Parts: sequence; C-alpha cells; structure tokens
Amino acid sequence: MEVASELSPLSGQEAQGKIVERTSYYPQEPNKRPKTRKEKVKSCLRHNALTMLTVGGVVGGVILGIILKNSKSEKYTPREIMYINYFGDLFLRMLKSLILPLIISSLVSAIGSLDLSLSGKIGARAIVYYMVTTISAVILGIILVISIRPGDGKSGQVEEQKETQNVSTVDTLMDLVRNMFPPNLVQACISQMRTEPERPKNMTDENMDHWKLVEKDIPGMNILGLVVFATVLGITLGKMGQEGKPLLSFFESLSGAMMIITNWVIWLSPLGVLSLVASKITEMKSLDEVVGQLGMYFMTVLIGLCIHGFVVLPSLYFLLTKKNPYRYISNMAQALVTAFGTSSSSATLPIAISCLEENNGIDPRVTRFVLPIGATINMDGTALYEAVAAIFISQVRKVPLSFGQLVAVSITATAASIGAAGIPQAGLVTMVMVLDTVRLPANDVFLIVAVDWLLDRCRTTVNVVGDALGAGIVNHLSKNELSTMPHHHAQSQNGADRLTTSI
Ligand code: 7O9
Repeated sequence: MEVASELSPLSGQEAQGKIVERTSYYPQEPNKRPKTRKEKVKSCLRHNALTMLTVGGVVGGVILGIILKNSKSEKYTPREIMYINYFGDLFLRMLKSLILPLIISSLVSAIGSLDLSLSGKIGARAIVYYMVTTISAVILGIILVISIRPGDGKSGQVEEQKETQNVSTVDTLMDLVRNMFPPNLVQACISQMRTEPERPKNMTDENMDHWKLVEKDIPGMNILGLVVFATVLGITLGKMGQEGKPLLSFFESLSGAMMIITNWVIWLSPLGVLSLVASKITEMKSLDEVVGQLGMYFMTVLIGLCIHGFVVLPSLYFLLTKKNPYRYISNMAQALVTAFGTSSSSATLPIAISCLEENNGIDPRVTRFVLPIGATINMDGTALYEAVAAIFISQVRKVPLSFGQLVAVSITATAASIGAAGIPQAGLVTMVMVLDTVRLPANDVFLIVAVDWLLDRCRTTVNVVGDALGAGIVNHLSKNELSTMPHHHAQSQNGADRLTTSI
C-alpha cells in the first residue's frame, strides 16, 4: 500500500487517513455518492433526451439527405459531400481518439483487479458466448439464403470485371497470428503487417509462387496485438499484488478519464450522426439503382440481422438471466444509433461501455474486460453477412454447393469475423477468403459492393447488440464471484456522471 499511496492520485487524501483502502476505479468523494431521487430523475431525463436527439439525428439526416439530393439536378461534388460530412468526421475523429488509451487502460485495469481464476472464468464465459452466437448467426444466414435463394436468375445481368486480387488464405491467417505478437508496441499503434509476394528485380517470371515474400506495413492500428499485450499486462499486474498497484492505479485512472471524455463527446452524437447519415445519402446513387437488382439479397441479409439481433440473442439473454432483454437493449439505444451512424463498432466502443455501466448497471470490471475483446473478435452481423454474401454469389454464378462446402463457408465466415480486426483492410480480404473456400473468383465481390455501405451500418448495429448482451450475460453468470471480490458499487455512477452534473 505504501508504494501505491505515494503514486496514486489520491495520495493526499490517503495520507490524511480519509481513505485507507481504495478499491474502486475512480477517485471519488464518498459523501457525494448517494444520489437523491430528484437527481436520479433529472439524470434519467437527460440521458433519454440525448438518446431521442440522437435518434432524431438519424431521421433528420435521412430527411436532410433526401432534400439535398432532390434540390440539385446534377451530382454533388466530392467537396460538397465533404462539407456535409464535416461534423460527422469531427465526431468520428473524437471517438476514435479515445479508442487506443481506452482499450489498453480498460483491459489492464479490469483484468488486473480480478484474480487470475476469476478473470479466466469470465474470459472463458465470454469466449463461449462469442463462439455460440457467431456460429448460430452463420447458420441462420445460411438457412435464410438457401431458402430465399436471392441469387437465382440473375446471371444474365452480370458483367465481368477484370481487376485481380491476390490474397492467400494461409498467408492471411498466419499474418493474423503474427499480428498478435507485435515486436514494437509503438509501431503496433500505427500499423499492421501483411505478407505479400513481390517480384524480385530482374525476374520475369509471372508465377507468383516463385516471387519472394516480403513483410509490408499497412496503415491502421494493430488492435489484436495491443489487446493481447494489454491482457497479458493485466494478468501480470494482478499477480504482482502490492508491487503492481502503482501501475494498476495509473491504468484505472486513465480508463476513468477516458470514460469522462466519452461522456462529453456523447453530446455531439446527434449532430455527428445527422451529418454522417446526410452526407452518405446525398452521395449515394438513387436507392432503386442501389437496391433494385440486389433487393432480394439485401432483404435476406436484413431479415437475418433482425432475427439474430432482435430474436435469437434476446432469447438467449432471457433464458440465461430471466431479465427483460428489450429493456436492456433499449437502454443501449445511444450506442446502437451511434453504431448505425458511424458503421464502426470500435468507434462505438466508448459509448457502449458508458451505456452498459450507467444505464444497465453492469459491473465495470466486466464491461471493461469483455467489451474491448468483444468489439475486436465478436461480430455476429459480419459473420452472417459474409456467409449470405458468399452463397448469394455462388447462386448468381450458378455454382451448386455441396453440404461440405456449406460447412466450409460457415467455418471461414466465422473465422473471418473473428479475425477481421487483425487483418489489414479486412472488409475485402475476409470476403475474398470466404469466396476462396468455394472456389469462386476473388473479384466477384464487386457483385455486392453497391449495397455494402448500407448493410455495413446494419451489421455493425447487430455486432454492438451482440457485444452488449454478451456483457450482460457474463455479468449475470459471474455475479456471485464478483461480489466476493472487494469493489465499490458507486463506480457505475462514476466520476463521469458526477462531473457532467456539476458543470
Ligand atoms: C463493425 F477494440 C477496439 F475498439 F479497440 C477495436 C479497434 C479496432 C476493435 C476493432 C477494431 C477493428 O479494426 N475492427 C475491424 C472491424 C477492422 C476491420 C474490419 C472490421 C469489420 O467491421 C464490421 C464489418 O464491416 O462488418 C463492422 N463495420 O463492426 O465495425
């Protein structure tokens, strides 16, 4: 405790003997903790007002987009689109700037404050949930696409496209595991690596198998490497006990600070989401043109996503916790709207954590442990989408698939959704991997790109629903064990809440 109190931000108070043992995440004034009912009602109203404003932002964005589109006969220039997108861009940048410090500090502090066997149990429960839900999403997708058959009778309308893509599934999977162990942590914050064949100088051989393989740095955070490192650091600090305390307090404090900033940035979401949606609608071709030919495919994915996110997952939640899943999901509304607006579950992560802790009362040790990992590897919507897309393309190409091939598709779609964050420029590459398992040419992905941006928003929302319900289920299953470990209940109404109310 001595070392800890010297370095901890509370050292002043602790030295005066006001707080002897601090087990919570935030420096907080105990006398301010119990909230009056009036304060609670006020805070509830404020939260709901913000959520309604954000939903209004999406609706407003759609209306504004349609008005803008119809008020000009020629196409909008990229610069005009950039102007409309400006606030959305700023909002997204602010959210993204929180991700790096937030995931590292949250993972380290949450795992470090649990003992090893409990973090192992929580981690195992989360992983089992991720596997079960991802596989059931894929199976649901396959059942739907096989019974609806959206790709039949389309081959006449399909033109060929030249461009080639050279990705090898084995290389990609090996890179995925390589990326888990970044040799340089600073570099891991900036880039991921990818193995690519490169033609040596003065070689005329066109056969890529004879080219040499080089490691390329691809811009983008190596999130998988950072998650692995933060997990290991958290486990280590937990094992170190007293000696690990100073660093643990540092990460606890950083994680609390990031949540406070998140609660400020959340206030920009109505405007940000409005601007993102409006610019996208202004930019797109007319909806008929986009959805027209792909309408059945679009509907298949959408039905699958809705059934999975709003029937299958909630039922699982209800079965395991006996609580109302729809209440739980509606408490997440702010995060879901942001996921839809930004089409990025990583940018939504700070808001999702805040909703879970403040509206759903989930233990911060669970949210901060389970959510960053969920945002990285648990993408039910993406898995469902990739399976449906691959089978849709095979239907368009009139390639019949055997049962074994369907199994292969479901395995690769699951793997692709788990690994997406560890694969540079994942969107396309993972889709190509899934196509490759059924021997469809890589460039057939162009068949579906027209509706991809819209489906991306929907599947991101389902990804976030999956992460959130997972945190709720793990929290419920781990309740007894968590309550035997010391912690302050006050932390769910954390420093962030206090700060926003006092300003
Ligand atoms: C969708 F944990 C975090 F927050 F730090 C985190 C950071 C980055 C988590 C994930 C990532 C990340 O890079 N994810 C990633 C996801 C990278 C490439 C592709 C995808 C897949 O994205 C989904 C999809 O396209 O279906 C979806 N847009 O959930 O964000």
